[in-house]
Amino acid sequence: MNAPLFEGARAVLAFGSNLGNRGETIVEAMAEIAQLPGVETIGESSLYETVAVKLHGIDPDAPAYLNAVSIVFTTLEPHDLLAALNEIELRHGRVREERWGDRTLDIDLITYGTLEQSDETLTLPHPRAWQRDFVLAPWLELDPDATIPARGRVDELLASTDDTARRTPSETM
Ligand code: PH2
Ligand code: MG
Ligand code: MG
Repeated sequence: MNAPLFEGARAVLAFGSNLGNRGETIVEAMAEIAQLPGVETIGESSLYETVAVKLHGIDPDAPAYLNAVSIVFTTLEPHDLLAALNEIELRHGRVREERWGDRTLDIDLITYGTLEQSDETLTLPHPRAWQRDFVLAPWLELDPDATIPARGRVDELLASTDDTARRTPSETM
């Protein structure tokens, strides 16, 4: 018998920007993702203003972030989806210098169905998403029953994080 055909998966994507025209960059990137072959956008959160988290902790002196989350349905394999996201980051002027450094655009693959896997380029679920309010708050807006494989409910995880994410009024985008 043939192996069952792969029918696709629901994936959660997180966006972050703290340089340049942050809101415009994220909105454009979301539109570009919706146009990708093999990707269908299910939902896009509002933008959230958040304090930058650096390796040593939160840094109110660094440029603040806008963060957002989208949920897509995709027939792309995880690494192909990631490659497409990295290409969009590059098109928006992403340069990688320091870890957790300021950036025009970061797009992270947070979950891919219920897949748990790790290799050099991709760990799923994203290893730090469960403790980041700037991912959990916009995700919860889209899906009140969201869960992270092996971590639990997003609403419960959000309740135990620092509370720094503020939904951005649309007029300040
Ligand atoms: N992303 C990081 C590091 N720190 N801080 C905020 N507020 N938002 C982010 O998206 C973010 C961060 C690494 O990807
Ligand atoms: Mg990131
Ligand atoms: Mg990233």
